[in-house]
Amino acid sequence: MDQEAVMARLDAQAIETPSWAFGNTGSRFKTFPLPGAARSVWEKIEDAAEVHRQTGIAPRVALHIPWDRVDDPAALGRFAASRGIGIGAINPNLFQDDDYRLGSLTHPQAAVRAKAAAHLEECIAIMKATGSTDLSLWFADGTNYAGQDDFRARRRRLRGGLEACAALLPKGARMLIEYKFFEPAFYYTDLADWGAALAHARAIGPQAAVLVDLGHHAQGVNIESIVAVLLDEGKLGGFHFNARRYADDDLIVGSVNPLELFLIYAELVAAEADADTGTAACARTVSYMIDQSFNIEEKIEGMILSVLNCQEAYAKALLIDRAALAAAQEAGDVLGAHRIVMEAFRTDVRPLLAGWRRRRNLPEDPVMAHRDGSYLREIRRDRGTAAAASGYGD
Ligand code: PSV
Ligand code: MN
Ligand code: MN
Repeated sequence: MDQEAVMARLDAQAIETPSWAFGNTGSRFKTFPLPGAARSVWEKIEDAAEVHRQTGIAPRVALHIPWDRVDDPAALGRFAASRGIGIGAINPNLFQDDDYRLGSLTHPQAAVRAKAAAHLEECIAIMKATGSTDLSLWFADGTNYAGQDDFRARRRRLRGGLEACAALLPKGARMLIEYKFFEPAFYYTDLADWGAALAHARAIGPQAAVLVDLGHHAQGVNIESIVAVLLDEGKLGGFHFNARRYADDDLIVGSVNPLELFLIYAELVAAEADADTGTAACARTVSYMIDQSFNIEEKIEGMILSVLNCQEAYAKALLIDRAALAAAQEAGDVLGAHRIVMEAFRTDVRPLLAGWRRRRNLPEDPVMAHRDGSYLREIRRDRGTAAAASGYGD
C-alpha cells in the first residue's frame, strides 16, 4: 500500500476510550489518588475529549452504568458533543449488587434474572437517548463448586435473557458479548471463551456479535487466530484493547506485547480486503474500544499512549506486502512469508505518523503536547485530589 493510501486508512481509524479509566482506580490492596483525576462522569467526558484533541482518533467515550451516574442521558450526550466527542458503548454492570451472588441472567431465581433484565433495559434507554449503538455485555456469572448449579440450565437462562435484551435494542444497534476464561468464579464461568460467546451470538442473529478483550485469555493463547475465526464467521463485534502479563492486568495497550497487537491488526487489515463480502463487511463494523484502568500512572497520558499504540500497530499492519505474502504462502516459503510480516512490524512508522498528524493540524507529539498543555495544569488546579474510593467507578 502506498503512503497516500495508508494516510487515507489512518484518517478513518477510531478508538473508543472507557470512562472508567479516568477516575481514581486501584487494586484490592490500595487506590492511590491522582491529582486532577476525574470525579464525575462529566469530568471523565472532558478527559476523553482531551485524548481526542491530542490524538485525533478517539472520538467516542464508553460509559459504565451505574459507575457513571447518568440522570439525564440526553443532556450528557449534548455535553459530550459540545466537547467534540460522542458517547460510545454502554456497559451495564451486572456484578456489583448483593443480589448477584449466584449470577445475574443465569441466576437460579427468576426475580434476580428479572432485576438484571430491568438493568439491561435501563441501559438500552440510555443508548437511545445518547445515540450509542453498542451494548457491551460482560457477565461475572459462574459457579465455585461442582454441583452448585446445572450448566445447561444456566446456559438456557442466559440465552433467554440475551434474546429478550436483543429484542429491545434500537434498530441498527448491537449487543457485543464479551467472554473471560476466569475470574470472579473459580470453578465454572458461564461465558468462558469465544466459542460460548459465538454460539449465543449466532443464535441471536445480526444484532449480536462477540467482543474480544485481550486480557481475557489464558497465557500464550493465539488471540490473532481467534480474531481470524470470528471475522470469518462474520461475528467479530469489537475489542477491549489492553495489555496483560499475569492476569487481567488492564495495562497500557501494546506495552507488554506489541507484536501481538500488530498481528491482530494484520488480521483485520486482511479481512477488510477479503473477497468474501461477509468477512469484509464484518471487519468494517468492528468497534475498537479500550478497557483499562490506571493504578499508579497518569491516566490521560496513559490513555493517549494506548491510542497511539493502536495507531502505530494499524499503520504497520497496513504496510504488509499482501501480494508478496500470498505468493510466499502459496509457494510454501515458510521463512519468506514470516520475513514479509516481520518487515512490516519492524518498520519505523513514527515519521509517517508525525506527517499524518501535521496534515491534520494535530500535535506531532501528543504526549508532550498534553504534558505541556494548559488542560493538565487546569484540572490539577481545579479538581484537586479527590478522595479515592475503594472500587472502580465511585
Ligand atoms: C471484565 O474484566 C471487564 O473486562 C469487562 O469489560 C468490564 O465491563 C470491564 O472489565 C470493567 O470491569
Ligand atoms: Mn473488558
Ligand atoms: Mn477485563
